[in-house]
Amino acid sequence: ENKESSSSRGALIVLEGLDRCGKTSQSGRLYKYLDEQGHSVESWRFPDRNTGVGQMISSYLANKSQLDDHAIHLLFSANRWEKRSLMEEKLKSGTTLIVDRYSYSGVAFSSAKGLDIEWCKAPEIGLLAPDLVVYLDISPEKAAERGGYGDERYEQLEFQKKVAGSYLSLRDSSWKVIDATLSIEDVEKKLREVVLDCMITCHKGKPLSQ
Ligand code: DGP
Ligand code: NA
Ligand code: NA
Repeated sequence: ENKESSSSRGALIVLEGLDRCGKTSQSGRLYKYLDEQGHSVESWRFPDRNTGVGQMISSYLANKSQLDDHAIHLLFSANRWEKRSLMEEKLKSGTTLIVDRYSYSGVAFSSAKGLDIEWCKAPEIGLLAPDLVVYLDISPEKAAERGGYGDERYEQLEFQKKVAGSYLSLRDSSWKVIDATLSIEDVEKKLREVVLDCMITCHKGKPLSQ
């Protein structure tokens, strides 16, 4: 049975955090749960490496190409822009989107390099505003201990410390912060709670905003 009325839109739910915080596996678990509950839901991630822009980003992250910090910032942003209309369509048709990284990653990672924060935010203006931002909180040291930083450009302790600082300055009271050092099951449970609460209360009747 479809629990949502046909007129209600889907919720835009964003997961953020440092590399190795567990975001990707948690978004998979959340997707599976909501899907099994009968919700119309999709799991998305940024960067979306499947597009032409996404392939440039992927090559940069793999250290196979070099780009000016501003140029790569704009490519990450363009990668979100190229998905904006599809995102809007999905949400309006009632599909909830769980999105692994969004504009906050854009601002946190680039400002961690020393780029001006207002400059970093500018190209994100006009993208759809999330109904919920969940931050999976882990210290850079603990994340590094998890082993499995890959070989990608940003997966280094000293840089992740700077990213953690940037996220801290971006966070506001609307973000839900979950301790990502809890067990996988406990993080999953807390994530479900905040997401279900959002789906029931926070976006009903609220138009999509930018
Ligand atoms: P992921 O596929 O989630 O592991 O992300 C790849 C890496 O790119 C990760 O270190 C986070 C970083 N990243 C994600 N989005 C952005 C962005 O918009 N701008 C910048 N500079 N980095 C980003
Ligand atoms: Na990564
Ligand atoms: Na990830």
